[in-house]
Amino acid sequence: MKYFQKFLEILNELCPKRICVLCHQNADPDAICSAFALSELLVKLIPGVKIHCLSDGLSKVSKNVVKKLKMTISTETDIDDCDLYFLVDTNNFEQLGALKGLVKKISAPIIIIDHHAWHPEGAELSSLYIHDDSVCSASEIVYNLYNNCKMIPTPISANALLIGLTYDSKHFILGTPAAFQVATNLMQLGADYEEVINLLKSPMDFSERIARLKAAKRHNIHIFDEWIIVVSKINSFEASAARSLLDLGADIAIVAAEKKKEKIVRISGRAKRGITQKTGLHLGKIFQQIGPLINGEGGGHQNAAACNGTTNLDMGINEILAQIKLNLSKERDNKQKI
Ligand SMILES: [Mn+2]
Repeated sequence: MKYFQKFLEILNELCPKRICVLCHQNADPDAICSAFALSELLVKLIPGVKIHCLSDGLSKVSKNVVKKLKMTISTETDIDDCDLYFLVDTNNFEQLGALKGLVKKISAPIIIIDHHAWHPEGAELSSLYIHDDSVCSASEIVYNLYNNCKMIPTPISANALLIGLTYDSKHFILGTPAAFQVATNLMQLGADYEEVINLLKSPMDFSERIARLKAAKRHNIHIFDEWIIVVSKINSFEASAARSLLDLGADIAIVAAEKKKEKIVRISGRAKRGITQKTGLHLGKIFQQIGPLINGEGGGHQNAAACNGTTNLDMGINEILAQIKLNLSKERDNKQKI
């Protein structure tokens, strides 16, 4: 583990007195928890060091996590006199939000700890880029740092790391053998999985639940071969409503929201993996084409896409539906030829 030796070398050379640990904006539980456990590790390694954890905002569920960990998120912005900076769960300055400007000014070394796709800016701007995209979470990288330093996380850090890992692995739906192994080790160190699950449950807002129920009440069903495509219209929370329609049984859900006064038109699409894998359908490509039709822009991934515009909502919905059907029929024709 070369990066680990470099990590210790930097700490030994600098003997830092003040360290700043930065998370991406609207920090999620993986960012917050890896920052927390990293801070405890640094205090063990450098007695007397002062650590500031900082982020431009916290996600809703992160606020509960911060409370649980009794973690202090620094609100001061005079972070320019630290001896060393860490970026966790983040690999570029853009994701720091309002803190971007502050960090650009500093001359002290930066260490990045991240599990997202490798980013050239991360490599360019840091003294050390601890990168591993084979793991589910930044929390696992921090756990590995503990191991390499022959340090044992406190029960509260073990709990924090399990929170980060559970959140980023989508409650282990994306769990790798290594993730399960790390989770087992963390539980042996005092992490409580039941407590973690309860903490990460964030109750849905009243208005979001109403939007989902309305979308279910108003939907139209289109059946194409064995596929079920559902279309609905509501006022807001269209992405959440589209996801909920997949849970109800649709293969594809298209949910539109319109605010006539504000001239806002939004369409969200979600597809199950089964249909996109079997047919090659790509919602992002379809929504990209529809963007200009509603006087806006669109795009996204194969299974999740959206477009935002100002007008022609019904035309947009119909065209999305037509494009989906066209793609599915092409796929059917191809199969018949074979
Ligand atoms: Mn993460």
